Amino acid sequence: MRATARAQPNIALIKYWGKRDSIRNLPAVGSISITLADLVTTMSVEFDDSLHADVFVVNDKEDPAMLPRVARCLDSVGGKQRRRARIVSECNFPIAAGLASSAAAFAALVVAADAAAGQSSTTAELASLAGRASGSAARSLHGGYVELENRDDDIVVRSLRSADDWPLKVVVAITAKGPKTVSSGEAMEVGRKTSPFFDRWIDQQPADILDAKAAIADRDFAKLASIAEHNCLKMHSVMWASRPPMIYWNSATLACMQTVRELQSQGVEVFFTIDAGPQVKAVCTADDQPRVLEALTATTGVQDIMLSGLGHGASLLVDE
Ligand code: 2P0
Repeated sequence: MRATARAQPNIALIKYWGKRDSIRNLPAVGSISITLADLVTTMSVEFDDSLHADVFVVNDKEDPAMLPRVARCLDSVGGKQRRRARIVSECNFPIAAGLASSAAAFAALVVAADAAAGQSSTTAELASLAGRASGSAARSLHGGYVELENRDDDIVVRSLRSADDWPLKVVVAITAKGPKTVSSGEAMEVGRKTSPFFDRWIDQQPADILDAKAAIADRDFAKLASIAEHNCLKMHSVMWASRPPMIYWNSATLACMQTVRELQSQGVEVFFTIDAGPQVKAVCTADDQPRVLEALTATTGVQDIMLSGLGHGASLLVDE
């Protein structure tokens, strides 16, 4: 009754920000993301009633703070009467630092738990369960370019285009390594309750989704760059206008945005996007990746750089 799965984080180009139902963790808006290839979380789940309680280990260290959320997700997959579980996770990138570690973790968790419980749920069912644990996790069930759509009382995720079909690259500039002090979920709720821009954000999202889908269908880099940067800055405007303000950026975040602007003025095919953290993700063509890498590496305040291509969705590795 043990199974291991792997999943990669995804980066939203059209962002999820706000919940329509915080109890069931249903998003207020649809979103579009790209699944990465080279940042990876591996999760193994073993059901074992000889354990006194569930155990959650991340990179060889127990993580009691995260355990209740992980246990709730396991309950949703295996039922409340499930056996106790030992969950072991390995992650090759910083956790809770705006790099979508929870998306990769919960996508891998539902796939591993489902197999360890001897079930064979559909990808749609697993995406729905992952989304309840972490909204963005549903998107990591699929690879390439992924749309999450609000449908009736649930979510639907689908791949719009495969990674191989349009193999863009991502250069992640790490500008701070510590975990964030306010979770995305909390910050979204503050925004919903207090930001004067929240309603406009919700109203405009369907048009942004349509624009991005057209750009992806046409492999139109300039069009995707324009809509993705605009959507990102609108989301951060909601955050900045919240009370209290939710500001995840630091001075190096701004310096990286400036670097991307300069590259664009030189004709480099690149755009930035930033999530609930200070890291800057520069999305670019494979041809231009070396120039983007060089420029961001030289940007003041950049502590580290991670490179990734686009990858496939969550998958089962071992089923014992
Ligand atoms: C996204 N983010 O679309 C947006 C952009 C961060 C900024 O989804 O509360 O961890 O667990 O559903 O999925 C990060 O929030 O939030 C996120 P919960 P999640 O990628």
